[in-house]
Amino acid sequence: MHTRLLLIVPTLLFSTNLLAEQFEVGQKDKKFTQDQLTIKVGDTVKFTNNDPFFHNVFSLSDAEMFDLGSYPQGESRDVTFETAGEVEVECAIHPEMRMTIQVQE
Ligand SMILES: [Cu+2]
Repeated sequence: MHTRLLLIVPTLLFSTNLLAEQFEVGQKDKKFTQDQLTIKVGDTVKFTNNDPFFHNVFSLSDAEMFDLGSYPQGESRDVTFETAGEVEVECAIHPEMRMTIQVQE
């Protein structure tokens, strides 16, 4: 009996994240490589700078607030989205850069 309980508990703890995926959004020519992206809770987005100058990707949305700092061409930063909702992603250096990530349950 006790052995069986020990096996069940870890399965429940990790079951929400079993199918987590990774996506990539580039920054190229002062634009995000896509305007819209739909992902699921637990998924990760890799933000990669493809421009020969710095970008500083951030979000002030309640569903996922982050500030990746400024980083140069060829570098990337990962964000894992833990809450469902709409996330506006912007760049602190280029105010015209903007995209939306829909995080679904
Ligand atoms: Cu930028």
